Amino acid sequence: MANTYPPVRTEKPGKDADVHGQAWPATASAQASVLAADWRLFALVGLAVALLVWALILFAALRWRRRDGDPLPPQFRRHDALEITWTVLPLVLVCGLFVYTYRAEATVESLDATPDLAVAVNGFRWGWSFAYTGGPVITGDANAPPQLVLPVDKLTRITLTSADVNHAFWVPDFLFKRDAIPGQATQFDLRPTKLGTYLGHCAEFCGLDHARMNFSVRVVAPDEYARWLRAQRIGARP
Ligand SMILES: [Cu+2]
Repeated sequence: MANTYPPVRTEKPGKDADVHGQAWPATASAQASVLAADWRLFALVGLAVALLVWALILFAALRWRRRDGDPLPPQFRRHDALEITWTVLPLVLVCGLFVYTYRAEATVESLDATPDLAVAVNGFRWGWSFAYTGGPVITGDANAPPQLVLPVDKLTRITLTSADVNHAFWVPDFLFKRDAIPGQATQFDLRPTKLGTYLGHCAEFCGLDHARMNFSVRVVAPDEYARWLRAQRIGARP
């Protein structure tokens, strides 16, 4: 059988999707927003440090540049106040970023007591199955990648495992990746916040067709989700 791989469409919905340009992921879930805020904080703090260093270099180069006939300036070996300052300040900065990131990750990984729906995700060589609790089971492989349909702004509990070797569930626009490990189920919550279709990949090298082990996530309005669920039930009738 010929390997005809139907391309999975990705739409970049909403204005925020293009904030970083096309090459950057959108921030399409509540959990992704928390991580994006963390990323922005790191970028801003890094930029602030860079500006300070560049300004000091420029100032020193201009203010104390050598002029003809200048004698050698006074030489000294140590300056305790300076050394303490440039040790303590970065330490405080790094500790602050660590605490902020730790809290952001704890938020992303926390499990809500009352998710709106639950899907068991199973990775296998080379495809995925999505089993909705009390609902349909969607399965697809590299030749026909499956689609996970989720209602926007609702909390979905994902229970992830693998049928054979290690895989990883990765949707770049959700800024989230989790290993799928055989014999072990892990859980995470996902609250998509933007309508659209997002490409997902296996992110753990798992064999020959690893690169083709894709899926997509379609985030729809709640009424469209209800219609889709009904259609699945009708389709599943013998
Ligand atoms: Cu895989």
